[in-house]
Amino acid sequence: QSEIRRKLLEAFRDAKGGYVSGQKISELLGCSRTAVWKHIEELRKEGYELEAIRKKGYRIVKMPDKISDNEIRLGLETNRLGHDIYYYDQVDSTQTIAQELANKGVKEGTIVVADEQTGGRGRMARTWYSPKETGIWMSLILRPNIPIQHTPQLTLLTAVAIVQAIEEISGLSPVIKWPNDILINGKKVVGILTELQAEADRVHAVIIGMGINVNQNQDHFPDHIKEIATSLYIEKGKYFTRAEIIQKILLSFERLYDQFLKDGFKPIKLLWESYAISLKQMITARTLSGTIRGKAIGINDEGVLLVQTEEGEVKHIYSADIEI
Ligand code: BT5
Repeated sequence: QSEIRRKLLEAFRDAKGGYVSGQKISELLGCSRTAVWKHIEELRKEGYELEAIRKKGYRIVKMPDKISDNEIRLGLETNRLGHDIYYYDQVDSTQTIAQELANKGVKEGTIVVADEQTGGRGRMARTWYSPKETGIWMSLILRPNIPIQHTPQLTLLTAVAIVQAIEEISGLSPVIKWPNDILINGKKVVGILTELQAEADRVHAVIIGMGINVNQNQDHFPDHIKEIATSLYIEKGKYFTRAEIIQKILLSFERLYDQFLKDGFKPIKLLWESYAISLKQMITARTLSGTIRGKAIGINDEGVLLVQTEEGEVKHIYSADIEI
C-alpha cells in the first residue's frame, strides 16, 4: 500500500505541478482505472486538493500541511539530502533519535522530523518549545570528512541555507545572529543546534538540529518566550506549508554544502556576513567562562567570532550568547 502511494506521489512530483493522466497512473501502479480513482479519493481524504479534468487527468492543487515521508518527498529536488526520512508524530527530541541513527550507521543526508517534541533541546541544556503541527523540528545527519575544529562552520552554513529558503518562500528578510539564531524584526524565528559524534581527530557524524517557528500565532507561545519569539505566520500574516519549507531548506543546504566540501568555508563566510547582524558593533558575549564586552569585528575562516575589547585585545569566541 505505501509502495503504491509512493509511486503515485512520485508521478505527480515528476509532472511538476502538471497533469498526470489516469491511463498513465494505472500503468505505473499496475492497476485498473477504477482502482486509480480510489487511490485519488484516498489522497483527498488525507487533505490533498486534486483537480480532475477529462482527457488531461489529475493535478495536485494543494498539499496538506503534513510532514511525513510522502509530503517531504513530493517536490524534493535534492540529489542526496533528505532521501531517507524518519517521521514521528511525537518524540522527545529529534536530536536524540538522529544520534541513535547515526550510531547505527545511517547514511549522510538522513533526516528526522517530528510534528511535536516533548523534550526539544537548545544549547547548554536549555529547552526548545516545539508545539504540535505548527513548526519544523528536524535533525539532519551529515558525515563530512573535515577536521573537528571546522564543524562550527556547519552551524553558520545551516543558518545561511535556512535564511535563503525563508527569503525565497516568504519574501521576508531574516537576519543571522551569531552563532545560531535567525531573527525577523528582532525576534527569534529559528534556532540551530549542532552536535557532534567524533573520536580523536575524526568526525563520525554531525547532527544539525533546526527548529523553525512556522504557523504559530502570538498566543501559541508561552509567556517566557512571547516577547522574544516570532513565527513566519506572525511576520507574514499567512500560513505556510511546512513540507515545502523543508524541501527548500534541503535544496539550499545541499548547494552550499557541496560548495563547502569543494571550496571550503570562504564562499559560505561571504554569504554569512551578508546576512549577519551584530557585526561591527558593540556586543556583550556571555560565555561559560565569563562575560566579554567589545566590538564584534567579524568571524575568522574557522567561523569563530572575533571581539575586540576596549583595551584593544582581540578575543576568540567559540560559543556564547550575544547581546547587542
Ligand atoms: C537554540 O538553542 O536555539 C537551538 C534550538 C534547536 C531546536 C531544534 S528542533 C529540532 C532539534 N531537536 C531538538 O531537540 N533541538 C533541535 P539556544 O540558542 O540555547 O536557545 C534556546 C532559547 O531559545 C530558550 O532558552 C528560549 O529562551 C528560546 N526558545 C525556546 N523555544 C523557542 C521557540 N520555539 N522559538 C523561539 N525561541 C525559543
